[in-house]
Order: sequence, then C-alpha cells, then structure tokens
Amino acid sequence: MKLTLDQIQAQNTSLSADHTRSFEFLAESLDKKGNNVEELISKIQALQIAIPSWALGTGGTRFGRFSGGGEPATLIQKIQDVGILHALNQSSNAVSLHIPWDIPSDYQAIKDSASEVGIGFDAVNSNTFQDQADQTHSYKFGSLANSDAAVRELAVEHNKQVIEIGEKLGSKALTVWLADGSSFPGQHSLRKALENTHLSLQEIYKVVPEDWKLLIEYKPYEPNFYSTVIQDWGTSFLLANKLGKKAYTLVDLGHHLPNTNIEQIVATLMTEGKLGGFHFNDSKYGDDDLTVGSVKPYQLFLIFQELVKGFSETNNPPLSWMIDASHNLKDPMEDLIQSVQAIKLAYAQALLVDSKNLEAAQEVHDVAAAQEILQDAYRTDLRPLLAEAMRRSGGAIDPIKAFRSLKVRETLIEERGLKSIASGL
Ligand code: PSV
Ligand code: MN
Ligand code: MN
Repeated sequence: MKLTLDQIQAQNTSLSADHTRSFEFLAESLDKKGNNVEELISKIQALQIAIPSWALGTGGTRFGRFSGGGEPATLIQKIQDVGILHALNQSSNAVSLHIPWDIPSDYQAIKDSASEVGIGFDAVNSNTFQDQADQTHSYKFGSLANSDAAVRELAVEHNKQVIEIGEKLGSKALTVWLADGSSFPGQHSLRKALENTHLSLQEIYKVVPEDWKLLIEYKPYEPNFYSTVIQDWGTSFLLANKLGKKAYTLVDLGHHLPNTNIEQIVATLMTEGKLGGFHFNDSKYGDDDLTVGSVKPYQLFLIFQELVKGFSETNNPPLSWMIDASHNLKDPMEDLIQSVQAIKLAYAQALLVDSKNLEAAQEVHDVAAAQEILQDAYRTDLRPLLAEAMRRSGGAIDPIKAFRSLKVRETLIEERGLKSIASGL
C-alpha cells in the first residue's frame, strides 16, 4: 500500500475551513507577540524524526503479545509503512534498521523501495544482546564487555558488519546499545567490564567512516539488574571522549532512573559538544517505551527548550532524531504518528520561548517571571501551527484522522493478513 498526495489532499478538504480559521487566529496572536510565524513554520517543517524498523509491529511484553494484524513481515514492508507515515505527516523521512533483524538481501531493491516513498536510512543499530542461530560464542554473559576475548571479538566483528551494511544503504551513524552488565554482586569485575568495553569500542571506532557518528546509548538497568556497564550519560560521555571526535552520547528518554533531570543532561552534553542523538519515547517507571508526550509532555518541552538554546549557543553538531518505542495496545502506526506530533509540538513550543526575557529574568533571579515565560510558551496551543506546517509540506492536517479514513490498517490487513509478524523488540 502507498498513499498519494491526492488522497491526502482529499482528506484535508473537509477539515480545511475549520483549520484555516484556527490557524489564522493563532498566527495573528503569535504575530502580535512578535513571533515570525513563517520562520516558525519552516523550522517545524524541517524537523524530521526517524522511525525504528522494530516499532512498526506490536512489541508485546515478556508476558504476552497481542498482534494487531497487517504488520510488516519484511524489510520492504517496513519501509512501505514508514513511507505511509511520511506521506501523512511529512516528518519521518528515514528508517533506522536493526541488524540482524533487518539484513537486506537485495540492496538495490531495498534502496529502490525507500526512494520510491521518499525515505532514507538513519542510524543502523547493532544487536549483541541476543544470540543468533548458529552463533559460535554466546552473549549470555556480555558482549563487548565479556571477559572472554573470543566473545568480544565476535561482537566487534558484528558491529563492523553493521557499519558495512549501513554504508551500502547510505546511513551515517552506528548506534550501540549494550545489555552488558551483571545481575548479582560479585558476578564480574566492574572495572574490567568497563575497560573491556572501552577496548572493544576502540576496535569498532577504527572502522567508523570519517563522516559517520558512533552513538553510545546508556541505560541504568535491564536486562541486568545489579550493574550495567554503560549505565548512565556520564559513562557514555567518558567513553565517547576517550574514543574521539566521531563518538557521541545518545539519550534515550526511557533510560533514566525516575525523576532524573534529563534536560540538564542535554544541557551538559551540548556544552561539551557531545550530544549525538535521541531516542524519543515516554515512561512512568522505567524503559516503558510509551508514546512520546503521553505521560510527561512538560518534561519533553523542557528538553526541547534546552535543545533550542543549545543549537544557538553551543557548537554541538546536528543530532540524530529517532523514536524508540514499543506498542502493546495501540496500532503501532497510530502510536508513531502521535509520537512524531508530540515531538514537533514540543519543538514548536520551545521555539516560542521568549529567550531574551528569560535570560533577563535569570540575571536578576526573578524566579516567578522565569516560570511565567516558560509556561506561557508551553501553554500556547500550537496544534494549528503544526497542522499548517504539515499541510504546506503536503501532509495531512490531521494525520490520525486521515490514517483512519483512508483505512490504512484495514488495507494492510487485506494485503498481509492478520497474522504477519515483524521481527523486533
Ligand atoms: C533496549 O532497552 C532498547 O530499547 C534500547 O533502547 C535500544 O535502543 C533498543 O532496545 C534497540 O536496540
Ligand atoms: Mn533506545
Ligand atoms: Mn530501551
């Protein structure tokens, strides 16, 4: 299935009068406050968020999985689904592959199917947290951190292969997330595990192409519950610094202990020029992988506030933007549409912050005024602005509504059946 511009524009027709009214009302009030509406729109249009291939099917939990039907079973089908999302919101022009779940058999066919729907390939992700069939050594007790040199070598080799695959597709980054750690005190040497990880990453780093980034993800726990080698931003940052200029820290919003101040982490990493990218999701407890903005939209706004400031005040390079979510209840594609909307809305709200007056309030320690300025931006309903940005790019005014009226899921079920299964988390 593929959506055309005509189909989407036809969907917009019935919403057009109401939308124009609310957009014009909002544009006028934004303008009166001194905002450049056209500039806001083009910034919102430009933000593209990559879709992870593993989020296009139902993830499930370790207790069960309830398939929604019509899920993509092949890489080409996953690409087609991202194409549908991109047609609807014009905001997801890339897919992020996970190897070996997504090993391309025919590169030309994969590239052709992607360019047919106008998408490219974002960061490639390696997988050393699962053993593959006929694997010579097991990752049960770790991969890059393992005390056994043969296991480390296998994991390094895998990462090198992932880079080769990414190069053939036009990716520009490798994301490494390691499950390595221990579940019991005394299980392994904390210092040796870190040192082994560093040495293994050094081997991988040597073959990272000059115009690529090595993105190092961190996470405090799970699947190991006593220690994780790369447990926090500090450890990731330390490794990225030791490795060199191609290595950066990747922030996955769900990879923090409750109440961690993520916006402060963003500020610190940007100051050091070492923020490499994001995995967006939301959570209440841990790595819940819920829809972006569904639980803590204000935190998301505060993170974007730091990002927007960081872009203008630091030399941090452009970021890799990606969603990393898992869907148990919702239609994965609807969930992804909601996530992209939430990210763009938070970005738009952050662009609205009156940074001059905020700085002035900070200088004189006017705490109440600072809060007013932030919340004035956060509480402005910018949804019509977002809809206008998408409409002008050729997307839907209301992508979820269009997804439903165009019967996307029903058509995919017809094409692929009720029981198709996507590989992935
Ligand atoms: C596991 O926690 C995880 O969700 C990480 O966030 C990775 O980015 C993802 O899996 C894919 O490897
Ligand atoms: Mn992640
Ligand atoms: Mn995760």
